[in-house]
Amino acid sequence: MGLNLHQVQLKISAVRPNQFQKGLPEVIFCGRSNVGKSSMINCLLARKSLARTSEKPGKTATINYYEIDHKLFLVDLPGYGYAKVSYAEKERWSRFMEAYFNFDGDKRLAFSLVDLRHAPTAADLDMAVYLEQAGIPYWIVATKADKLSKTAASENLEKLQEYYQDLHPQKILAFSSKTRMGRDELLEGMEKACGGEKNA
Ligand SMILES: Nc1nc2c(ncn2[C@@H]2O[C@H](COP(=O)(O)OP(=O)(O)OP(=O)(O)O)[C@@H](O)[C@H]2O)c(=O)[nH]1
Ligand SMILES: [Mg+2]
Repeated sequence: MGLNLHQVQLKISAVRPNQFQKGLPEVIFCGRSNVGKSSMINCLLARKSLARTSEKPGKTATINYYEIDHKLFLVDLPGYGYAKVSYAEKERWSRFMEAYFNFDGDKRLAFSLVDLRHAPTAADLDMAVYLEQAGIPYWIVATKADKLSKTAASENLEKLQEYYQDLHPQKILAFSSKTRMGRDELLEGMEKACGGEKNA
């Protein structure tokens, strides 16, 4: 496809379903709050702070569409599983996410992020089940690999394989937005998924 990664803009920060976008293939970034979704988008696009990141969880409460080279959207979803938000806020979140997944956009691939340092949470596993039921191909991307030794990282990656053994992620890989580990593979996956017609 030959993506020009410099050609990028925040198309919209959607807060309502009528702002969801159509017309381009989408790569989805989902995962627990603070897992590193926005950092990963910045790393992939080699930008310092296009997607806003934070020490404080719950930063991305909108659904952000980044348009890359007029060819695809990266969709940064709000993080789940942040304990300190109210019940009403969680309800709002799940309705908004459901609306996104029910919206007829061209969803090609999801990167379901988990923290390589910890076992996946129940919500992480639910997310994978949800993607499967929605028929969206997905990868499990284990973030913050730089925070572990090589040995611990590969041990934890093996454990992840076990956690997801009854599910069908296309890949399980380690990633770090600090060292850029895994970056090339993710870019390649994105391009491949978004080239050509849907499901081609
Ligand atoms: N060491 C290290 N820190 C990371 C990595 N990825 C993210 N972080 C840090 O983790 C924190 C959260 O990162 P974000 O990218 O904002 O996380 P998010 O998933 O977008 O969070 P929400 O928008 O709240 O859902 C920030 O302090 C990042 O600097 C990584 O690969 N390595
Ligand atoms: Mg974010």
